[in-house]
Amino acid sequence: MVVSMVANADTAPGIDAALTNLVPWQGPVAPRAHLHTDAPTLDLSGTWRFQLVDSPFDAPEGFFDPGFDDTDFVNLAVPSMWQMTDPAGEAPFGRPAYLNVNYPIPVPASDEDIVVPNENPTGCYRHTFQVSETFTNADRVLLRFEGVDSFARVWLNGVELGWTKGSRLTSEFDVTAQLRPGRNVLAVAVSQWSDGTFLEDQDMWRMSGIFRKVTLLARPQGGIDDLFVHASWEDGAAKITIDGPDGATVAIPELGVTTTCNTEVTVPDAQPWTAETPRLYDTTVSTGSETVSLRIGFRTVAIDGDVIIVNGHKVVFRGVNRHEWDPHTGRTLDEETMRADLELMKRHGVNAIRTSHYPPDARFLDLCDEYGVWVLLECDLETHGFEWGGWDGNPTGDDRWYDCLLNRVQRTVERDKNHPSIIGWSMGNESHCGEGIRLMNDWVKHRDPSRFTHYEGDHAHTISDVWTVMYPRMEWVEAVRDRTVMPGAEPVPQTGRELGLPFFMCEFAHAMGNGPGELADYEERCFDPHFHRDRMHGGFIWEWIDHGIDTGRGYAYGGDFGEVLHDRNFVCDGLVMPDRTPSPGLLEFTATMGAVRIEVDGSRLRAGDGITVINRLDFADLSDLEFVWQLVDDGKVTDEGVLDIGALPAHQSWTGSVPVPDEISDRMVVVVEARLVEDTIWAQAGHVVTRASGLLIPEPLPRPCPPASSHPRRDGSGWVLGPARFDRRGRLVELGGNGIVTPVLDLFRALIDNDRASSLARNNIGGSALAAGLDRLVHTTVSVREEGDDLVVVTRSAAAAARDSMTTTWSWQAVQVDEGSEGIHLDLHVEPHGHWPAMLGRIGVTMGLPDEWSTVSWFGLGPTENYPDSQHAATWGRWNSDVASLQTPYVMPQENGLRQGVHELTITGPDGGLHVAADGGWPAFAVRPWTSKALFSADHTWDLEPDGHTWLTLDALSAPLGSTSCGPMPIMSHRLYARPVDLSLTLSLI
Ligand code: IPT
Repeated sequence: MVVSMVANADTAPGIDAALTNLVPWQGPVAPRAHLHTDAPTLDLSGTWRFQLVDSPFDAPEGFFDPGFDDTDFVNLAVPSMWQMTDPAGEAPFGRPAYLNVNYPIPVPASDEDIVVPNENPTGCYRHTFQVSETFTNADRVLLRFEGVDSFARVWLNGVELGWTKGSRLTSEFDVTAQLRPGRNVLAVAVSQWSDGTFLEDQDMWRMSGIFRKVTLLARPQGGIDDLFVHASWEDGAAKITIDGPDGATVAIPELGVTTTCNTEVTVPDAQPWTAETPRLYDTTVSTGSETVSLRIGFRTVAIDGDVIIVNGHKVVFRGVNRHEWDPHTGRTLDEETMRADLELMKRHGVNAIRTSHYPPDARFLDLCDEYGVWVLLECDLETHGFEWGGWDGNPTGDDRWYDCLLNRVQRTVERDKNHPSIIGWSMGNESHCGEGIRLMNDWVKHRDPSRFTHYEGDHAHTISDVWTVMYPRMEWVEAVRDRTVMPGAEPVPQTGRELGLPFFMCEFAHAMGNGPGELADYEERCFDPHFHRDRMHGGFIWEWIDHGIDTGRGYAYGGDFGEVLHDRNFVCDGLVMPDRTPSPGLLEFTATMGAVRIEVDGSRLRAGDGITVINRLDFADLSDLEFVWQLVDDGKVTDEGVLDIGALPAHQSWTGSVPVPDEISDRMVVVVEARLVEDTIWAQAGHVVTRASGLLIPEPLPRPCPPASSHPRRDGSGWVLGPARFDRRGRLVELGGNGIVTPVLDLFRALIDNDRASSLARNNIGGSALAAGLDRLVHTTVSVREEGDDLVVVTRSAAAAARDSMTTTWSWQAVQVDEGSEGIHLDLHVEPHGHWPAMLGRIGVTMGLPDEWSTVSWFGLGPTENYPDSQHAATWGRWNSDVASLQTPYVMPQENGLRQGVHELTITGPDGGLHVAADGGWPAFAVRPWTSKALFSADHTWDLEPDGHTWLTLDALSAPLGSTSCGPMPIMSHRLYARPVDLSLTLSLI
């Protein structure tokens, strides 16, 4: 065993010795399940005394002695992460640092001892508590730490108990000999860096402290230290055996079961547990001295050929990767927040969680059992930063580390082994692969053969029970599905064994910023939407929540705290915003990947098959839902009813229709909503599980307005045509006497995260866009001429130094919009010249309107923002909003707020405003109180200030979202390259 020299330094005896000795812990008792017991427990959470020093060498001499004078210490809440104390203000205990792959400390080479910096922030904690004789008379007393990041050395009443590593893993010290009746003083020295740091290179904020609960547990003689529940469901029969103390009584009152530990019994009439029907049975296990309460779910996980089955049925994961996060407390979560996560997930159709990349707070798994989700429980392990050195010295392939690896996975499995929600164990994330992973996997398979094992980095496919990948191209996944040759550029090692394994994407659809797009495509091509019972098991979106830190004026991300190295906003890549507001991406997830799918084709209603409801659940029927339809004419409900689909069984679909009036218009919509019939624990009756809509006339109708009598008229400053005034260059500058910033061709969008290059992005869409000068086009009037009733203006748009250009022909004509009032009609034609290699952000026009015009009403897709590859969550209809509410405040400002399918739009103020009617095609629109360029330049939401205009963009074509920030390029059919487009609009004044 290699022991670092620094670790042996005696400057601060007792504090630093074990930091880097590659021994996982010393002192704790064997890992065991967290059990709910009637034996006394004492929650030690609360206000502790605390002092942060720069290095373990600087710990105050003897600070762990009960008599130490800690008046110099300050108060700190336990649990908490010390860097989350006023991080954007005084930050008395240092600030958070965000890193993805890079280690925050120097990395050892394979031929070196393991060392960590002497500058190693160390928190000295003291806590005085009282115990009654209940504890001091107990047979044994344990002190449990559920999470300390990253190294803790522990003393009780001045006596050292030992030390532990493994930040998200439980450690229990036996304190029987040290505990005194009355006053006790607990002291803990927590160091930020240890050899554990090299095993904890997860993509997240690097922060420290006693961040999960600390509890004192009295252990009675003859008590129940550990249990292992085996509750199965096979061929309709439930069976249970609980490994535990011989003779302990097991009782499941609801099922009339009374038995003893270590005896298998068959349980008649039990319902199985599934994520869809999370049936739990309250169970007690008792000895004379202790009763433990369990909530048992009967279920059997198996792999049948290359299919994962639970209770005999294939399951598909509509999952998310979940880090623990709160914008105020970091990775310290209260139960309310954990419940909020599960309620949001259940409401939005998420059925599975990968606990990336560590075991969550233990209470969360009780809640997973209760709410019903499939859990892939991951060990606290990631060594990604070794990749930059070619994985030289990587712990999973270096036997010096194997004890630490085994210790981690043993603590993971032992703590959580009794949860029915956990169906698979994951060894960790991004740690390359070596014998260490095999040892972990072997241990898990031996200890718990009832679940599958997972490790994505097992690229030779000799270890894991499943084959998983991250961020694949869809074509590639289809090849996996179809068992054909893997397409071109991304060859995978095909060792053979993987071809017989179940398959899922443990990460896909990177939800960073505006996105992910293409979810409907992933669902259709990479899941198993047609129930083939094949190897396709869906996947887990990366990731659940943006890890933004609340600064009081907005959310901070990497680099905002002066970090030496950081990865910017890569930490804000979730389906919910830092405050858990659902993002448009989560709504799209629900509409496309949620298990209840509604499809509406308004043009097929008369034919009787315009509505399809698909139950993509794997077990349950849809009797808990009512399918309400409404016929809506330009915002007014004209008819409604309930679809009679009965209790649609799992994997079945229903097709039918609703009555359609004789006269229909292109503003008529049928909307179908699936609503909960009764309250559940995750939502109330009436909650809309999903919704879909369709236009009765799904194609644009030409709506020509009669020409007005006005012709273009020249005056000294340009032209006048109906309500419009043009300058001498033919630029529209006034409408009905209101000055406007002339409309120009717009090809640019404020780059979204998926456009931007990063260390993990496989593209530089945005780099090409900026190189092409999309954000700095120069618009030149080439000609202005009167052509009959039309004023025809030709402009050429190109960037400095660029040759590629767009020629835009603007044909303006005065038209009659209402009796006595004139509007102006624009026929726009855009024609590219040159090569235009870059993908474009849009092909549209942008103009500046008076800022008092800030109330918006439109007929089109809404109310949520929508993009070409993310539009299933949007509903056709009439929507009203104001400009401010149409902005989506992504943590890092970027293009947002687009709404497509615009038939008609008004933007009004107190004294009138603008009406835009689309004829011939439906543009998309965005309105903003700032320009796209300002949006692009802003680093944070607080950098954005309204600039005195309401900027209106109307896109003939808009770019997709994709998820290229850490995924493949958008599929070819979604990409927007230069091409000729037409747009027809009528502008009039209100
Ligand atoms: C992948 C990581 O597993 C995950 O933790 C996160 O960092 C994600 O990337 C990006 O947000 S690894 C990558 C090499 C695809």
